[in-house]
Amino acid sequence: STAPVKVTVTGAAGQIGYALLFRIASGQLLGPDTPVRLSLLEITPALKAAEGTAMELDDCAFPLLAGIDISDDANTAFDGTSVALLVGARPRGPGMERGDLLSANGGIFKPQGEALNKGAADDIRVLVVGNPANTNALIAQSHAPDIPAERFTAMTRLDHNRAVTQIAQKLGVGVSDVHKLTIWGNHSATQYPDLFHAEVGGRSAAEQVEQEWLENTFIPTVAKRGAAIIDARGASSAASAANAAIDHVHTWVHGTPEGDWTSAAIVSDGSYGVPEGLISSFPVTSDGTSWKIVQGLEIDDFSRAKIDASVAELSEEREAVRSLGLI
Ligand code: NAX
Repeated sequence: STAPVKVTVTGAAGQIGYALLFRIASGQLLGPDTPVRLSLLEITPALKAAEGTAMELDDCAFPLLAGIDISDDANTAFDGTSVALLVGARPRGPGMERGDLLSANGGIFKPQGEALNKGAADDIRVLVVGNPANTNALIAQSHAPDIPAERFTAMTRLDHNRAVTQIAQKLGVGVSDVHKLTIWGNHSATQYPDLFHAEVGGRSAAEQVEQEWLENTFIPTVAKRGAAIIDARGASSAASAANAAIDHVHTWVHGTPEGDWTSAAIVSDGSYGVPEGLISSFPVTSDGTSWKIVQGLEIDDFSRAKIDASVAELSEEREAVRSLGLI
């Protein structure tokens, strides 16, 4: 049997944490042959709630769960970790300006980046879920100079999965019939879900829908889905967000299927005109070790404008955290 892999979840006592931890412990993150040791990082006032979740994890008697550690200290929580799911973040409060939001999150993701740099395992993979996810990932990455930058990623898989279902339902097919869908840019309302390269039944998805539906229904439905969930449920997406985090890491570790790709926000190498160093969503494949940006896609004027708008927002966020001294 293999040695347990340490998986750290921050914000472990939150609602995404509650939906995520049981699936990790049951083997859905790393597969049925890999035991996991869970490390739960929370702020001090939430430690007791995290202990309650740990009690329930114990009560599941998961064969793959080798142990649970709970801490409010990032250095302890990230020591020796191979997978870090950074879920805990500072939400935007009433009257909070963007600068305040970025500063508050800088206060979380800077020390976490430093702690990862100091103690994480050599094979560390980081997924940032906590918003603003792309820029939080950039902050953490910039404080971890000894970790290859490409190990820091941010989650757009929930947006991807939402888009897959929207087009599948529109065309009356199953979600498994949708391939090569892409979310470009920022995990925000400016994100661009791209149907022009997506395929359904071996044909372009965009060619099977009206441009009017694509522009005025599909794109806004995907981009504003988070708000629609809050409106309906009275709370933000939790189980679907946890599911997307599982999908992201599972795909990273096990690879994308031949001839298909997925979406993830990864450090730009300048591909598709996205400024180098920004953590932006791309069409990506994984070989089980690292993500690669799918190359050579033709981008028409409509897509170009949408990608540029979202990437411009990421550049502005980078400038803002730079001027705040956070990167
Ligand atoms: P909750 O408020 O339920 O939980 C957040 C938890 O993080 C709390 O328990 C809090 O104590 C903890 N926390 C705060 N600061 C911390 C720190 N410095 N170290 C460790 N833990 C800390 O939020 P939840 O609904 O679980 O959402 C978590 C984050 O995911 C939010 O930032 C949210 O905006 C973001 N989301 C991102 C999505 C994505 O697709 N990338 C979608 C879902 C979600 O909205």
